[in-house]
Amino acid sequence: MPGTADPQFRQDVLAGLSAPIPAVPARWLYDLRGSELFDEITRLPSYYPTETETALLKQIMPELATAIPRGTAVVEFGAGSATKTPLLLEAIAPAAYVPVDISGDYLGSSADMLRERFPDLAIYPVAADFARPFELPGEVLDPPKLGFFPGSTIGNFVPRTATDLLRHFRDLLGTGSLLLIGMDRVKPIERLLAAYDEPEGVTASFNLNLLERINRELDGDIPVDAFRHEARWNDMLSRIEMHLVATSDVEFTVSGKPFAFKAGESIHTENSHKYPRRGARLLLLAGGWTPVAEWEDPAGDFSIVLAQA
Ligand code: AVJ
Repeated sequence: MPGTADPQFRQDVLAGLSAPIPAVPARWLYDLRGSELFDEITRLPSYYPTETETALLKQIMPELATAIPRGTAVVEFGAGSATKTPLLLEAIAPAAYVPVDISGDYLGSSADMLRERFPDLAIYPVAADFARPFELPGEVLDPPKLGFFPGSTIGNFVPRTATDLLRHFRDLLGTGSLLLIGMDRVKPIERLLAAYDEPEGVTASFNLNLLERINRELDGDIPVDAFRHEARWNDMLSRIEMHLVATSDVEFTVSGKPFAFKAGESIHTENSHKYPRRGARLLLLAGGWTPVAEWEDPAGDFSIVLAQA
């Protein structure tokens, strides 16, 4: 709806589309429709990360349960996954659970679901952008604390921002805290590309939904049909990039501002960084976290690292 849009969204889109390398920050892919489509992506056979990480989490829970002190408060960055979060809560029986998510609605419904499943657990949802400064509820200020950051969400951030984020988590949780983080691994390019551009076309819809959202919320007239989804492997930067490539010369307006794209020019919409084993450890160290344990699936497709502040 025009006029009700997030001013930050408008600013990011208008600035991003006029930049020398047109790009829109990935967080804007995740409106309600985008989150539904992402959910669908996680169930695709070619999208290995969700299934691999979930199976790995299941397998390591007994070990985690002994590594994590009694009375720990779990702070999850993101509202929590319906499958991964219960696994952790079940295994370590924390003193409290604090999901932090930018979407208050999503947060509320996932907290309700968890309250039903864990009636004795104290849940303190925080509606905030976890990448920006925020405060923990007074009830969970005392240690010990465990940060939970699954799903390879860290991969969305370029290394400089990723280290800033890890340092911010460290400041928030405090010295001596633990962090359990999922990180996707480098693997053959064919498998990486297949995970981000599959025959079902769900990832394409997920990417193109950004243009629909811009049209809807920012009063745009982008001809969505004139763009196609593309997944690229950037080897120098060790990441999958998602782009929306113009298939013909196009002109359109967003919030009254004119834009022109030549056929073949693209809008960069998301990064998904992949880390080799040592690269993952180095990123954590640079962010102020010392790895203390590390697990991977037998194929080495995905890593879960436990680190200490
Ligand atoms: C939610 C950022 C972890 O990078 O794999 C999946 C997002 N984008 N397919 C990822 C995504 C296209 C996902 N993360």
